[in-house]
Amino acid sequence: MIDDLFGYSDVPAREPLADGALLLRGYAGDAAEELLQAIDAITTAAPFRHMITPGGYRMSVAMTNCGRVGWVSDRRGYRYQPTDPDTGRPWPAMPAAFAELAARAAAEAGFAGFVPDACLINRYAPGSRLSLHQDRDEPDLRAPVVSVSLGLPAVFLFGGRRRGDRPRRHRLAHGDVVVWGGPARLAFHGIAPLAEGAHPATGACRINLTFRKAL
Ligand code: MD6
Ligand code: FE
Repeated sequence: MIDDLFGYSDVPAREPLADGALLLRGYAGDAAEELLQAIDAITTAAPFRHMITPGGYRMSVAMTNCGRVGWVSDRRGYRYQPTDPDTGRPWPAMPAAFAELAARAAAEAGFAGFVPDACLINRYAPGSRLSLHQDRDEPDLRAPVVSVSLGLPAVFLFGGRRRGDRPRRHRLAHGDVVVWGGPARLAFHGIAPLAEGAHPATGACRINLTFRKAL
């Protein structure tokens, strides 16, 4: 449990969202400043951009990547590729501290030995959203996904394995980590339109890191 100033604990630090999905509240709080500094360096080399969906829509979330491969979307579809399509260069390397944090969180949730090779970095401005989707572009679905939330809070929509399963809503705040695998690996999920606000660590945005084994 997370204790408040007066020693009371009301928010559970580990909250199961479903069989195979665990929310670790505040798990990345201590690492947040270091993560954000590293993200600044990564986005200098590989700037955030709004990718185009296969259907021709511009995504409201701005994205970039680090790691051996990065997730991209364009008119040809979704895929992982080793180079940044905007620069032709390899994606920036994944900092060791990123991979270590993701592996520790995965182990907490019962997925020991998680070695991510891709980290998708999402930036949400107020109004940005991510519609319900499954993460299924990775060849090895035995590996979990680990997601780290920084900055403004968001409402995470978490449904079931069928698109029609009604999603539940979970608030994700600065430092929260979600680990997701096993029977939950193909659950539909999304992010509701981000509310206006300002956060001391990021300003008027939310940044999300999702770590995957994509090779
Ligand atoms: C986000 N996250 O939190 C978007 N996918 O900004 C995802 O799409 C996601 O958080 C798989 C597992 C965890 C996630
Ligand atoms: Fe996802």
